[in-house]
Amino acid sequence: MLPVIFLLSSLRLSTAHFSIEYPTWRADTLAENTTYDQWRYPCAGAAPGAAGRTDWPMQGGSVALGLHHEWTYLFINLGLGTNASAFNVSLTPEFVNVTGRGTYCIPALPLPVQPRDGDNATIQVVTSGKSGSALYNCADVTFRSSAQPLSGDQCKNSTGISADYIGQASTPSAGSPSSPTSTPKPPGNATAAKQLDVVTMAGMFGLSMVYVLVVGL
Ligand SMILES: [Cu+2]
Repeated sequence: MLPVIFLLSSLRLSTAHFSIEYPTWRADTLAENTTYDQWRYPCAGAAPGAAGRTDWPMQGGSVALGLHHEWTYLFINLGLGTNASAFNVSLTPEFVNVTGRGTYCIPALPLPVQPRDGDNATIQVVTSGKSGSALYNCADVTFRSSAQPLSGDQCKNSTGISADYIGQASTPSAGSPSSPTSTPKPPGNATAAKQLDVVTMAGMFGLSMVYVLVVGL
């Protein structure tokens, strides 16, 4: 059983983790000795409002991320309400592939819904590597007519960070169900992705065998 556990551990370490630098994220889910887990949908196990709420522009605002791996696919979703459970408003209708480590800041995300002054919402950031498995973090916001996007000085990419926006997806609509966990096939990398999927599946199968054995005992 030990080799299976080692396999799962190495898979886990090989996937990128990240932080939300703005707006204030629910919790520092990168901190050690906590129960947070960025693999956990929808918000890494951080409770709604755990870090208060950031005032955010009603036309859509800035999001800054701290990315820690060579590249990542990026999805940013919005869940409406104080304790959102459906993050079904896409703020990244185009497929985003960010290359480089460091701060990646989007000055103003388009907002496909029209909130009222004082409405609460949660921004959910999802990153994924080539295996398709996803990491999650959330930031709670309140829409304010007085709030402004970050200035150019406050919203800068680290040296070596760049982003490709691939294709033009259909216009997202509020309330239309969508699965935040579904990720498009990586272009031109399908074979490698498939191979990794097999490894992941093998790991999951091994884990289920561990459970069977443990339950059996
Ligand atoms: Cu990582």
